[in-house]
Amino acid sequence: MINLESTIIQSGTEINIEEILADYKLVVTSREASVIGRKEVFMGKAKFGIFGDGKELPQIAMAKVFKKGDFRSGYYRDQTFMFAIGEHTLSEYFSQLYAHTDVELEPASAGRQMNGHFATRMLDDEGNLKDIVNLKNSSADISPTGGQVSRLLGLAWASKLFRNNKDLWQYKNLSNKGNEVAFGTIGNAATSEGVFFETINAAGVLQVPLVMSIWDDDYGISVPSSYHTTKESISKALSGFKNEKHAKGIEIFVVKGWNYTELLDTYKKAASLARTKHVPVLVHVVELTQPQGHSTSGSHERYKSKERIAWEEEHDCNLKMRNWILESGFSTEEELTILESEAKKEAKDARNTAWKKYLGEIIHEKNKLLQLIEQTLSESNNKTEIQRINNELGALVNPIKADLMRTIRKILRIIRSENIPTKRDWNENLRRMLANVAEDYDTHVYSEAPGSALNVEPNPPQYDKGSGLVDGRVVLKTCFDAALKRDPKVIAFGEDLGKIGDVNQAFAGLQDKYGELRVQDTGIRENTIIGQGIGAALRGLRPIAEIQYIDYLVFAIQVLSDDLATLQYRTKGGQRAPLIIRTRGHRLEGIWHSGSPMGMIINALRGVFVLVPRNMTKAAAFYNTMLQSDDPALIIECLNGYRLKEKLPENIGEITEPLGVPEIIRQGADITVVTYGSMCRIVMEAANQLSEVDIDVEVIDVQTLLPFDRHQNIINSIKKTNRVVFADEDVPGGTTAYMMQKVVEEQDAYRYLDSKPVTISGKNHRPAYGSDGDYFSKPNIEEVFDRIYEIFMEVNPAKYPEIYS
Ligand SMILES: Cc1ncc(C[n+]2csc(CCOP(=O)(O)OP(=O)(O)O)c2C)c(N)n1
Ligand SMILES: [Mg+2]
Repeated sequence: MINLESTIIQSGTEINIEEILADYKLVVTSREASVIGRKEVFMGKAKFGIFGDGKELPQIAMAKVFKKGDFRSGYYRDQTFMFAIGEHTLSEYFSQLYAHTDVELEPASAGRQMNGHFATRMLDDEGNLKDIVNLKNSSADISPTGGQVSRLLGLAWASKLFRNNKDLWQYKNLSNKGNEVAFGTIGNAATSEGVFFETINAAGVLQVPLVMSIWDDDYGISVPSSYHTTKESISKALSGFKNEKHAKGIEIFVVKGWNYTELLDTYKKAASLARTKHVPVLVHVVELTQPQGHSTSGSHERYKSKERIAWEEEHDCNLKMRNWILESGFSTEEELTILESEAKKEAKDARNTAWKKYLGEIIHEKNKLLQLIEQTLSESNNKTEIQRINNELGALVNPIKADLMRTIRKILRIIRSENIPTKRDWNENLRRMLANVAEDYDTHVYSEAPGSALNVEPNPPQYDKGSGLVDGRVVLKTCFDAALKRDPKVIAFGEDLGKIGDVNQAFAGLQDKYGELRVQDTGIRENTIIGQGIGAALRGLRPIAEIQYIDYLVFAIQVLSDDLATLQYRTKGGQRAPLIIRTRGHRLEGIWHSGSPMGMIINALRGVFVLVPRNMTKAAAFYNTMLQSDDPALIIECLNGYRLKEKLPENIGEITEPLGVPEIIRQGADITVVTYGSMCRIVMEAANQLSEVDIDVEVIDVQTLLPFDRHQNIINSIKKTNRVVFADEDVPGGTTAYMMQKVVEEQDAYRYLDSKPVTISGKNHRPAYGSDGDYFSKPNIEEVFDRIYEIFMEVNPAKYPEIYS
C-alpha cells in the first residue's frame, strides 16, 4: 500500500506522493508521444519530427513555478512543459505533427509550423489581447536556434516597466504590477549563438525577471560540447556574470536534469528570485539525454560512442525518476507498470483521434472527387486518361490536399476542349479549394483584425497662420512628445536615445519630461533592442525601438526577419507584436552612414510594414498611424532631413497617413518617375531642370514600400505619360526592380508604355565617403536629368539632340 501522506523533500519543498506519481505519469506520456511521433514520421504520416524525449523532468519542475501571467520563450524540446501547464494537449501535439490546418485542433500555428513549435493564442477573434495576466502564455517558437532569447529579454523587461511605472498599473489585464517572470529555454549548443551572449549581458545590465534554462545534453545534433562551449560548460564560461554583493549580475544554478527533487528545489529558488527581486537567473540543467537522437533526420548511433549511449540509457531522466520513486517506497513495480500502460494508452488514443480528424476531412474530399470522376467518365471522350487519374487518386491511402488539387487540375486539362456538364463542377471544386488553401497558407502575414494599420483613417496636417518653419527634428520631437503624453504604454529606447534624445535630437528633453522608464538608453546591441521591443509589444506595450542608422539594422535583420516578420503568419493571427522600429538612412556620409539597402529589407521583412517618408511631417504621420494599429512597422527617416525646415502642423499629435497610397508630388504630362525617401528631392530638382528643355515630369512618391500602392494608382499616371522611370538609392536591381515588378507586371503598365521602362539606382557598391563619394555613388540630379533626357532622345532626336558627343 502506498502512503499518500505529504512528504517533505529538500529545502522545505513540500510535495505529496499523488503529485509525484502524476508527474511521473506525465513524463511517461510525453515520452510515449515522442516515441509514437517518430514512428508516425517513418510511416510517412508526417513529414518531419523533433521531440522532447530525454528532457522531460526539468520541464515538470519549471512548469510548477510557472504562474498565470508568465511567459515562455523556448524551443522545440518543450512539449512536456507545455503539457504540464495545460497549454498543449496530446491531440494538439499530434495535429501539429500532421500539419493540420484547423486552428481549433492545432492552435499553435494552424499547420504552418513544424511539430514542437509551441504558442498560445493571445488574441481574441477581434484581434484584441486577451486577459493575458490570467493566462499561461507561450510566445511563438521559431526554428533558428537561439533566436528565441532576444524576445525573451523583452518579455522580462516588460515586467520591470510594469512594476516601476505606476502609470501602467491601470492595465490590469496586462500585468500584475510586474510580477510576471519570463521563462526561456535553449539547447546547450545554441548558446554559442551571439544573441545568447547579447541577451545574457543585457539581462544582467537591465536586471529583469528572466529565468533562462539550458537543456544540456552535451550535443548539438552530432557535434559535442567541446566544439561549442568554452570549458565545455556554459555556466562555467558565464561565471563572470554572477551576481555579487555590490555588483549586480545574474544568478547561476547548475542542476542535474535527472534529479527530480534537486530540480524542484532549484526552480523554486530561481522563480522566486526572478519574481520578487527581478534578478535574472540562468539554470544550467546538465546530464540530459536524447534517447531517440536529434530528430527524424538521422540516428545518433552515427556520432555517439557506445559508452555515451550506455551512459544516456542509464541517466535517462524518466528512468531515474522511476527508480527514485521505487527506492523511496512511493509506489510499487506493479503500480508503476499499470500507470505506464495507462500513460501509453493516452498517447496512443490521442494519436488516433488526431489522425482520424486530420485524414477524415481529406478522405471525405477525396471521395467526393472520385464520385465526380465517375460522372465525368460517363460524359467525356477521354476515358483512358481520366481512368488513369481515377486509379492514381483511388490508390492513395494517405492523400494530402496537393493530391486533390493535382487531380482537379489534371482533369480540367484533359477535358479542356469538351463541353460536358461536370466541367462546371470541376471548376467549382477548383475555386473552392483554391480559396480554402489560400485561407490555410496565405493569410495573416499582416493583421487581419479591425486594428490593421490599413484601416487607420487618414488625417491630414493642418496649419494655422502661426505655424512657423522649424527644423525637421522639431516636427518629430513634437510628435513623440504628444505620443508619450497620450499613452503611458508608449516607450522609446535605443542607443543614445535617452539622455541626449537621440543623435539627431528628436527625443531631446523627453527623458527629462517622461522619465527613464519611458525614454531609455540601451547598450549597443541591435538584435536585442528589437527583441526588447518584440517582447514588450507582445505584452501590450507600445514600443518604439530605435536603430541608430539603417546600416546597423543588418545586426537585427535576423530577429526582424525570423521573429517579428513571421509572428502573425506563424500563429495564424494568434499573436501580434505591434513594434515600431525607428531608423534613419538613405543619404549622408560614407559606407555605413548613408546606406539605403531597401531591397534587402523589403525582401527579408514581409510581415512588417516598411515606410519611407520623404520628410519629417510624413514620418510623424506614420508614427501616429502605426501607434493606432496592430501591425509592426519599420519607419526610415531621411538622414539629411533633420535640419531642413518644415512647417509645424498644429495637429501634429493626430496627423495620420494611409499606408500604400502614393502621392503625386509634381504633376507632369511626359514621363512618370516613381521614387521615395530622400530621392524625392533629387528627382524634383531634376524635374525642374528637365522642364527647361520641355520635358514635363510627373513625380510620384510611393511613401510606403510594404504595402505598395494598394489601390494601383500609379498606372493612371502611366496611362497619361506612357513612360516610366523607377528611381532610388538602392543597388541596381534592388528596390527599383521590385517597384518595376509591382507596376509593370502587376498593374499591367507594359500595355501603356511607349518607351522601355528604366531604373535609376545607386552604384553596385556602398556609397563612398564625403560629398564627392555621395555624388558619384548615388544618383545625382544631373544623372537623373541625363537618363530621362536619353529616353526623349530616342523619341524625338530632332528635338532632343545628343548632349555629349
Ligand atoms: C540558426 C540555426 N542554425 C542551425 C540550425 C539547425 N539545427 C537545428 S537544431 C540544431 C542543434 C541544436 O542543438 P542544441 O541547441 O544543443 O539543442 P538540442 O537539439 O540538443 O536540444 C541545429 C544545428 C538551426 N535550426 N538554426
Ligand atoms: Mg543539445
